[in-house]
Amino acid sequence: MNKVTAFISALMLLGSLPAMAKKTSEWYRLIPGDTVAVEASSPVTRLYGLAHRDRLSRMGVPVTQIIEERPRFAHRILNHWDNPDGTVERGYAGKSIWRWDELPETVSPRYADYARMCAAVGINGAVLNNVNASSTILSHDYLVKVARIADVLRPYGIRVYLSANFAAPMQLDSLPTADPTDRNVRQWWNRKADEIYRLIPDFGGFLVKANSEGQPGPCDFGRTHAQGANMLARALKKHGGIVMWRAFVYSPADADRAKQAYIEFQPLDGQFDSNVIVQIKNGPIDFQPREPISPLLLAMPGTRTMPELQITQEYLGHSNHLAFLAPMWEEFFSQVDPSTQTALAGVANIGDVPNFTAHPFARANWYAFGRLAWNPGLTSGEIAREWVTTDLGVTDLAATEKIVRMMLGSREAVVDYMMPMGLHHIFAFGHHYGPEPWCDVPGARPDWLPKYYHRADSTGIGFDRSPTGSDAAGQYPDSLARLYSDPRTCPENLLLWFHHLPWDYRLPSGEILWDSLCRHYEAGYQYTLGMLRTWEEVEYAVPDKELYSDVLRRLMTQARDAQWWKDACLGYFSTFHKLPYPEDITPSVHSLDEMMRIHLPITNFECPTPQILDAVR
Ligand code: BDP
Repeated sequence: MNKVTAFISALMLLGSLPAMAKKTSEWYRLIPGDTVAVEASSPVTRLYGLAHRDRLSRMGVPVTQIIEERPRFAHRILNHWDNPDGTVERGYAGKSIWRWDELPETVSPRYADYARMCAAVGINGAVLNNVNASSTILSHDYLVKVARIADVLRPYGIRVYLSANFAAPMQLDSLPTADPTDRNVRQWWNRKADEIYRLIPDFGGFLVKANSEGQPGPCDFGRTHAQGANMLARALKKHGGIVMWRAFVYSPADADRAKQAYIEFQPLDGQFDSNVIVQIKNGPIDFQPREPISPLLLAMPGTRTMPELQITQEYLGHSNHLAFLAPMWEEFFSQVDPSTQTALAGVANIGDVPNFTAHPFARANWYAFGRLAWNPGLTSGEIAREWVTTDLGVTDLAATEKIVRMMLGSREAVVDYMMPMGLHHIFAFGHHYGPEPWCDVPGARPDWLPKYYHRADSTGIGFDRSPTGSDAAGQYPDSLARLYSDPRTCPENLLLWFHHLPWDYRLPSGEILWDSLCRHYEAGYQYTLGMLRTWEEVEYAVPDKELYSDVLRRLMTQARDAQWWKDACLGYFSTFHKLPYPEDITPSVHSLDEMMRIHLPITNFECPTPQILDAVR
């Protein structure tokens, strides 16, 4: 077991707490005095208050006046994409923490460690299984196992939820249909809900991925998403449960994938029951390093909605790359008023490796998710500073500031070396790690291939989503639609998301597009070298030496990858035009042919190229 982190150890002193009372409001107060007192609405919020007091004391911040806290979101939920066989979809930190084969007899002590980590940042819900849900989880044997986990998480205020497979009545009990208007189907779900609540009285509810990527759903039976969601919601209602119904769908109602979820869901606004929350990914496509906000989040005033963020770094370098995601989420919350949203979900980056997340800095993203779900008004800098002090255990002020600065720029660096200026989804097919802008997989869906998104050709690059193209911009409220529709007003960091522009298109800065693209790739790569230098500079202040070396190795891998991304993308794009590279760009190390043949190795800690080591030193 690696080090027990500071904020866990403080909570361990508390031992176990009585079961969470059903409460309508959550609050706690820190009251100044010789010892800071904690008043709270419940044992669980008292736990949050104690964590807050501990955080302040570790950071040397005195409590001079009453601090009162209430969460912004009632539901602050981790979504685990964990399968019953122990694998984790898009998980990069080992196997699932849930040991289904040992349960219910054996209860891993790590469940409580996990719960303490969550409670320390106010996370109060966990969906235990993958949205690509196996019906097995709803079988009686598995529900008994789920109940054991729920018993461990309950004292920490974490309610358990399950992803439900819409065809479970057919798969578990051979019903001829899963049509939500069928009486037997409705009864099946009612009985299933009763069974669940007998075992888990505070069960949170269901998360459902329906009619998406091969998952069954109400549309298979000619019914709408609202009909499907409401059937489940009615089964849960008398028990106090909710349904989180995902809007991640993209059946080809329009040729532009970015428009499809809106087209399918917006007309259903107002048709969902009050205990249904429509769960919408932050952007219209799929957790890309940068996306505009999903227009659906701004277009369902008659429906409860909740954003889904991705904590696991499916598209941001897995657990090899340091990418502090709070700035991405801060950017997101600057585009949507949190008070219009009911809850917040984050796809977890947690696995059974000793530190839970593999990359030590990936814990900062778990931490940041919880903190923002409690208070989306916090700045990334505040969150980073808290994390560096309380979890990384750095006390030296100068080193703390350097690490915080390094973290704050890290997400933008990933955008720069992977897909700047609004480019998106130019990943290698399947694993979403390395670059493959040239990728062609015969027979694959066009909208799973990079060329569909970057549209590079001799006339330019980018996806025309303006009114002359797919008009995805038109799905936004007027002021945003106008802004995005005109390349002269569209924010430069989304330019190629909304426009296809000539390689020599002149930007307001006077630079041409090609030069600017090159400089973004270069800046991203240089940032990774800078992170390596910073990390070496702060070595003296990092208490855990094993962790220090682990991060150093990962940073080298990241720099290697950044160089690979830069060479691959610029090398490929330069085949479409005859413009020279700007003089201030470092020469490429890999030839396009080499990269097209070899592919970026995905395994951890491949040896960095000697050029990386030369470049850092
Ligand atoms: C994509 C992932 C896929 C998920 C899907 C989803 O690549 O593994 O199943 O999202 O959110 O990002 O359902």
